[in-house]
Amino acid sequence: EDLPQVARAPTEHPPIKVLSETLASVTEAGASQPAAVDAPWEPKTELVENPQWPGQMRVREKHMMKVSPFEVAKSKNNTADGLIHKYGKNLQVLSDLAAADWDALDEESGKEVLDMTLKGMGLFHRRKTTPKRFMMRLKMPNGICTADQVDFLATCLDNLEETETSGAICADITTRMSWQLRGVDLESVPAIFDGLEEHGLTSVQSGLDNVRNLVGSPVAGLDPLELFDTRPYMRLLDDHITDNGRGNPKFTNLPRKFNIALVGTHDEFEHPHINDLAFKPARHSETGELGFNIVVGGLFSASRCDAAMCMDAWVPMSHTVALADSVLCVFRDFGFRGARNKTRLMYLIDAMGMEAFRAEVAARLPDGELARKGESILDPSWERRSILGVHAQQEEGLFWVGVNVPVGRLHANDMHEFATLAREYGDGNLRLSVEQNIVLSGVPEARVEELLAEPLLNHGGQYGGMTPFPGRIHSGLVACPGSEFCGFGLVETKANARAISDELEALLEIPNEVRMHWTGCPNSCGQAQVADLGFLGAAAKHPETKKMVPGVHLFTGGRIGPNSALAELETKSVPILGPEEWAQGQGVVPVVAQMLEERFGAVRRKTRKEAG
Ligand code: SRM
Repeated sequence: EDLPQVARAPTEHPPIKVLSETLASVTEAGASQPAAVDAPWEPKTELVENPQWPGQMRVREKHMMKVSPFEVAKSKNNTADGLIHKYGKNLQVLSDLAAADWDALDEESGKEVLDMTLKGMGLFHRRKTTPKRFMMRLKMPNGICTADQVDFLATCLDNLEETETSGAICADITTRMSWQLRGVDLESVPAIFDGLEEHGLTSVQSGLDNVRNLVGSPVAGLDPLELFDTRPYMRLLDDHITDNGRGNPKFTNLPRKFNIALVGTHDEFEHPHINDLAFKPARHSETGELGFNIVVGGLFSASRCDAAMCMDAWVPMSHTVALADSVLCVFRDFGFRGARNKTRLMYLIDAMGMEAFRAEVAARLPDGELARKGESILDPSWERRSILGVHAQQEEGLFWVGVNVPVGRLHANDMHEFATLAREYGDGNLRLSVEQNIVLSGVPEARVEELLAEPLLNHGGQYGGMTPFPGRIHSGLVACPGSEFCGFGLVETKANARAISDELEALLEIPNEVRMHWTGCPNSCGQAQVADLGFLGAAAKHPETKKMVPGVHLFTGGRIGPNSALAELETKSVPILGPEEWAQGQGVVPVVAQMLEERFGAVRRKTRKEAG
């Protein structure tokens, strides 16, 4: 009975309150301070019915920044009943598009649909890297999937044809604990959509201006030390936001993407500080009731990276969906729709001031009230645990096994094998983590050793390296897809991340885990700013030829968990180069090796020559 209730319909729009209270000064560990606003949020907030989106409001046009061409295209192609029904399940549109001459398509005849609108259904055309092939991004609330679902996704890959231009047919685990399938052609999409529905999966609202995959604890319901089982919240939130996976026009026209996390343990595995909205376990300051403090506005982007700010708000467990609904409606109706780099929630809060934003959110809650920040129950001195390896579950005699999947990349065969292991040894479920790894759950004690002896978990897999016991760098290694698949990618990331980590682990004895995150461009999908050592793709000069070569900006000092902090840029444009140059003291390996020795207690291993 503690579960959230569904919020009320958006059409009952309450009157706008103009507030001039001063900004909340309270902060939460890891949260940044709200920016000061010059003037209180005044009647420029006048709302009007949005003609393109019946039932939804927006700030009156003359008060808005210039509407971006992206918004114009969206309102043309992404109408409330359009996104989902016109381009999603309308198989005729898809097959017409599949049969069309894509080079001849213009904005009117379907180019925008191919390259933009279909993202709302989780279909991302990789025009630049693998033309005519799509990446398909799933919704996977809390990163939980069944063996049957994983088998189905792998079968989708089995059915795709690899050609010279298709790129690798493979899957990636994302930094928001979801799956992405690679190499999908439009002809295959109708059958994939049917299969998704049959298997209780959906790709709807996983891209474009939508709420992205909901992140909770990867060991929710398993971990004996958890504070909250995040699963039911994630499920209910996702059902509400996507209308049970069918697609929900109420939330498909946000001003920009939106990230939500709900924290389940002291470890804060979910990275709440980098989400637009995060729920953090806390007690009501007077009654002691359990619920959540709210932080808002966290974002990484090419033009701004900021930790989420304390909203000075607390909700009971039963109001989580209602709170998310209110925040989303305020963002949807007031959010800026001008220059795309200034449309995330943080910019709206900057302009409104936290108090006015908070009041608008409160006004949309079922009882119109929002309690002030409660007492956090997160332990600030908690040592963040690793979920990799073997761990006892809540239920006596059962264990979870966290497996490192190097940079989250899998072949269909690996997915089938993981599904088989989950069925044979565990409870038939697999969990994905934001570090792009897999957790097998519900393994009886008597079978743990046998599971650990399976070839897949002994550096197996099509791309090698799968293991529950990785080295000190591989255990925390994360990489975005980079230039192999992403049009924004300035450098190759996954292969570089692996090769460089292999080299560093071979060179150095490292006493503790050093978390390294690789991201191919400043959008920071690979979250360089949460890492101990972050690598952000950039052009760099070759030390000898002076020609421009792929390189990285190096970030240091990221902290996650209870006292989170964002990493800062330390060294610019270090060329990546290769093993021959590394051996001569050039490129990224010697630079990072020195950092590991000086700051992380690493010591050089003896070379074969030195060891005699
Ligand atoms: Fe991201 C855009 C991949 C997590 C910030 N991201 C993209 C696109 C869709 C660009 C494109 O169309 O090619 C990338 C698709 C590449 C591909 O082929 O896979 C892409 N983002 C990813 C994934 C797959 C990286 C990964 O290796 O896991 C992650 C998918 C998560 C998911 O399941 O939904 C992913 N992206 C993130 C994160 C990390 C996070 O959410 O914790 C961030 C930074 C946090 C944030 O959003 O505040 C992130 N992605 C961006 C941005 C910058 C957003 C902005 O406000 O400017 C873009 C660019 C954009 O949206 O215009 C972007």
